[in-house]
Amino acid sequence: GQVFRLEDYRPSDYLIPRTHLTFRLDPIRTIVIADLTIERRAGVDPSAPLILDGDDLNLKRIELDGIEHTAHEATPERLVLKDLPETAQFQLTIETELEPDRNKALMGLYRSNGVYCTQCEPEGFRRISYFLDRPDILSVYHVRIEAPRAEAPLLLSNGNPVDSGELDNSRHFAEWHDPHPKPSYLFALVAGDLGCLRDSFTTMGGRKVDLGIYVEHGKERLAAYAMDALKRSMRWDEEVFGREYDLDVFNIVAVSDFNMGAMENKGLNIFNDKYVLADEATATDTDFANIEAIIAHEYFHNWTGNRITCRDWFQLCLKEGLTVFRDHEFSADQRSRGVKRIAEVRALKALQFPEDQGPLAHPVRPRRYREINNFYTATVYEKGSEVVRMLATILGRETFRAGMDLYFERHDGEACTIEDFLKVFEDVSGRDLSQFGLWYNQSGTPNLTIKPSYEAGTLTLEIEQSVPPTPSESRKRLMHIPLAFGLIGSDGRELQWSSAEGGTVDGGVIHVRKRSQKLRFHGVAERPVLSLNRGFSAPVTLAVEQRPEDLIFLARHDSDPFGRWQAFNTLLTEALIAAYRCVLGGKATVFEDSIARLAGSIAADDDLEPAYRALAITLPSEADIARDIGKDIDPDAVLVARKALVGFIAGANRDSFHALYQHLHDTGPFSPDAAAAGRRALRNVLLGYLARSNDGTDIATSHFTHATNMTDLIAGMGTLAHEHPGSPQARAALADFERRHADMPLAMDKWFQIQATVPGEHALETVRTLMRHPSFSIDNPNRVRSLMGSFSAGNQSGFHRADGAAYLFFAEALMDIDKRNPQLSARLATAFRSWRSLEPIRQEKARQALVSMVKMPGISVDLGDIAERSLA
Ligand code: DPP
Ligand code: ZN
Repeated sequence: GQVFRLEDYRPSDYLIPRTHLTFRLDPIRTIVIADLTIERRAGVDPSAPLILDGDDLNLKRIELDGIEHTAHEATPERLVLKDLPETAQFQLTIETELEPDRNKALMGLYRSNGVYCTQCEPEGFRRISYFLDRPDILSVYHVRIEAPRAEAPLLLSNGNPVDSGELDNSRHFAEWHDPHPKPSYLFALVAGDLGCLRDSFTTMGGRKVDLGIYVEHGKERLAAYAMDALKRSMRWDEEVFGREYDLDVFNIVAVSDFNMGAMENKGLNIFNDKYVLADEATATDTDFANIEAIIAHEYFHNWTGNRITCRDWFQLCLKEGLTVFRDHEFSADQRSRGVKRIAEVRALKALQFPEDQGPLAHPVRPRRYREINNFYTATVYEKGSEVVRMLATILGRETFRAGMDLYFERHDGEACTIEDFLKVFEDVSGRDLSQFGLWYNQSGTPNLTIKPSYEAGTLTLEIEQSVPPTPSESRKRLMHIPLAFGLIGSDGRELQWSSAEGGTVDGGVIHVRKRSQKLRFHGVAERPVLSLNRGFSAPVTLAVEQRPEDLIFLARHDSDPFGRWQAFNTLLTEALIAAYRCVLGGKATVFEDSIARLAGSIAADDDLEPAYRALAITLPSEADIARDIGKDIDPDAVLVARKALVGFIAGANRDSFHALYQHLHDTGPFSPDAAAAGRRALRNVLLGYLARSNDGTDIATSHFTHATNMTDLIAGMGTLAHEHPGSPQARAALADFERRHADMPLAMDKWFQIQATVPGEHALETVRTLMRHPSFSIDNPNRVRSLMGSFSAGNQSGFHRADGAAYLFFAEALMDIDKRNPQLSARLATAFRSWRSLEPIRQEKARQALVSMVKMPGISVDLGDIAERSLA
């Protein structure tokens, strides 16, 4: 396949200042008429051909300035026009015919549950019409939609509604005009019969905006939380970033077949309904938090993505990393900042670190790709957000905000690069950010090794940085790493120092820039305990010489909640890895009593938020443990080691956990707010521990039976299914849940997911059986992800069965999915990305499965790219 390279970027010869689209909708014969105003860029030779992108298109007709034009070459993938007028501007009319019902790739125009909808990012518009389908082509869109009124009373597109009316044959039309020039990937259309939850928002400038969230009839009530989150997002962006909304309407449509979480089309966001629909009976607290975050994320794109967009797809992190940072800050302000940060870091380590440490590693701004769809990754999104966070740490909040203001002022209406973004911060701060810029250009997780020593009032830190080699980057340059820190005295208070030498220390941050340095702090009253990388100021791994008693001390006393969590998490991880070695060596596992005591005291500490306590006493997942072991992994031994520690902590705290579990029982009315969710989270983590005791099935059964919301219901059913698989109680709970939720797809997704993640080799048979369940659908991405995705990415011992049977089964299933939806198959295939860190026998089996995919005739570019890079 073709490889696209960053350095090959070149502006196009032609521009498209205006785009007028007409859609005559039909499930199998939709007509699209694109009326394009084409402008030749100054200095371009009039003989230069106009080359438009297409994908699977069926061309019907071409006119140039109203006259049929035959001097063209058309394939489904490309339209080349020659003999163009000498004039700088001309009108090009292109008619294509589409079959929305046949579109199972869910890119371009398709129908989901009878609703026409579109997905154009990154390269879906070319499946609708021939176009300069690249993000630096900004055009003003006017869209006319025609459809039978009965089938599609609702006709939506971007911008503001400008006209509507009746047509012959019970058809009708609507016209939409979007005054803001935009790239084609932000185009959207929706047509169908949907219900609507309406509201309005008055902007800081006093303009009233009509808000609508469109869902299946009868589900309007389930959009209330999303609407509330939308209004809070709009207000927050005004208050924190000074950004005001810029159209008369803002619409969101929920659809049930969607490849991504949601899409930020201008004025018409389209959402996976999983991130819109919620009430206490159908959504968990995690669902509520995700809805809030994703509604905010897509809304925030209006400025970071839409008003200022990307010059090319290599710059994807320009909008995504920045917008994730913005939605993280929003959630932190809406909820608990400390708890939110811990959850972010857990997600970063679970999703991005393995990517950075395996064959799919790439810089936050990649330099090459075969298929851009494969770069909507945790590195671009989550690490991209961390890079923006480091920028804010280095510059300070005020200078960061001044830089953002300058960014909006200088680049509004433009398609930009990472260099443009960094330049505004250099301009407002007067700093040179070229070393910092490596965070965008160099892949791999940096490692810091830190050796502390203390003598006569002087603390010395020997700091060394290294960046491990990654694919196609064997030699790395040194990074600028902002390491937030604190020195803690024996009474738990912060220690001061009189001077620091040997490096830059500024506002509680050490600026690591060299390969090695010796940093001396003078005038430190006693030997301090070090709290390092506070708030996870830099996305690095740390190797610090630190005594277990120091970690225990930090877990109790660090004033930074993230630091406290990190200290306890390090202790747990070390204990788990030691236990894993025992299991491998055929020895009994042993744990320090201090770990169980600490878990007990954190769980019971009323000075700490319940949500924090829940996170703190949640053990690292099997995948976390495997990542930290790093190589030669035996997932079965990881499972045994983890179960042993759960049992140890549960056994030591049996009575206090039980009392606390009882005490946290909430009897008041349901609230999805962070405080109530935190109490449920803590109670449900405690349930997991209590399930280990003799009466464990009784407690979990009672939990399930008395649940009054989805969070508790799932906790009860999940605990039964995972801790007592195959038991009559587990089977009864699963059957009961299925009966009550059979007609609720989003709830059934959870039912599939819980069964697919039951640890152990038996899971494969379960997944095979569930694929034949009447509610399973291979065309619905949510359902495929809930079964196949959670099995492959969330069931270490099940997916990595020693005999390799799950790999073969999975590879075959992917090849089937690949024929319909390559984006989905490619995403699922990333479950193989850490195959080289497994023990040799599993490695070989995984390799064989990857090879079998690469050899498959007709494999998509998407899946082929992931499989080949994984093997390289
Ligand atoms: N819909 C995806 C997102 O918002 C891609 N833009 O991140
Ligand atoms: Zn985004």
